Amino acid sequence: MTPSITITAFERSPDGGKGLARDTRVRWALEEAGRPYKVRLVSFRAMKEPAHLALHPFGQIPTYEEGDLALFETGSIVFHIAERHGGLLPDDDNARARAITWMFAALNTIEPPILELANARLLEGDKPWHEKRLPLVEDRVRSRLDQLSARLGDADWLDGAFSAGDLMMVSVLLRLKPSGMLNEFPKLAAYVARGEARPAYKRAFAAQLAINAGNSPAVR
Ligand SMILES: N[C@@H](CCC(=O)N[C@@H](CS)C(=O)NCC(=O)O)C(=O)O
Repeated sequence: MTPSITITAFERSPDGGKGLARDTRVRWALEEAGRPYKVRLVSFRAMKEPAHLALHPFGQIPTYEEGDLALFETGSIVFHIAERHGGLLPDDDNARARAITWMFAALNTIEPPILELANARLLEGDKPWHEKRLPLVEDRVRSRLDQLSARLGDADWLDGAFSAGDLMMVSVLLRLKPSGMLNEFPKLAAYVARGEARPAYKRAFAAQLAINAGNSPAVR
């Protein structure tokens, strides 16, 4: 059967196959849901052209197309997949609301300081204030990780069974791997490793690696 879902991904991911580009989290959700999908690869130039901008107003990946529905933003895409298919959101209404809360927390509270750190490392290294600013940015990340680790405690997942909230949180935390900072928080490092050990994550990672391996120098 031809897959009815098409997502977009980088033709050449800047991370060279580390799986940090955001198509990986969408692939992971689709794998958890057992949904086949096609991938349309886009170049950086094509992402800024009208055809792609019609799908994604900010000229980014990933996008998601299914029939006459077109979505952008990984939060919305993963939520859509989780709503339509079993396995990613609990049936109980309150547990479902809490899982969705964790999706928002991942994207809205944890990912911003992590992105700030990535930008500080990647884009600001040549600035005269870089050395002074970096520890401040790192400490903002540490403070959130400390709180998250305290809440997770010794549990496997953030709220009962694995959910789309964990999928999003693990995806966001994975972006810290190149910095080594995750190792300062053993409970979070183990949490991320549990996510990476899921067969659905492994399939998603392998699929993006097949496209990106050796494609470009790792920059993160
Ligand atoms: N908030 C968006 C962020 C999307 C995003 O930043 N995509 C990156 C790849 S991971 C991108 O396309 N970067 C290229 C660019 O912005 O030109 C989401 O979660 O989908």
